[in-house]
Amino acid sequence: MKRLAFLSLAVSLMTGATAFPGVTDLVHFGLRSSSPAADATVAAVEEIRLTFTQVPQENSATIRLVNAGGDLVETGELQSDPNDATTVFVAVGTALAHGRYTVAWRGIGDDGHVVRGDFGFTVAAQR
Ligand SMILES: [Cu+2]
Repeated sequence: MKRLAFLSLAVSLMTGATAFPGVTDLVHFGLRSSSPAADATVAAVEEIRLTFTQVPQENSATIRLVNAGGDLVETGELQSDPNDATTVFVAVGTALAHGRYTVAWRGIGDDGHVVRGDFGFTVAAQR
C-alpha cells in the first residue's frame, strides 16, 4: 500500500514537471504541432509550419515536402517564426495538386540528438 502511494506520487511529480516550460531537459525534442496538421485534409497549402517542443539548435531544423510519387516538392528556405523560436516554416510556392503528401522533418534539441519524424496530409480535389 505505502509503496503504491509512493509510486503514484513519483509518477505525478514526473509528469507534472513536464508542464513547466523552463524544465526543457525533461521534454525531449520533438514535434508539438504542425500546419497542416498530421493526417489533415486541406483545400490548399501556402506554407508548412512546425512547432517543436524545444527551440531547435541553430540551422538544425529541416522540412522536406514529398508528394505521393516520392518526389521532393520545392519549398522556400526554412525560416524561424520571429515571435516563437520553437516554430519554423517554409513557404510552398506553387499550388499543390490534389493528393497525399508527406512532411519529413529533422531537428536537434538541447541534448544534441538528431530527431527525425514525418507525417502526412492530403490536398483535397477541387470541386
Ligand atoms: Cu535526445
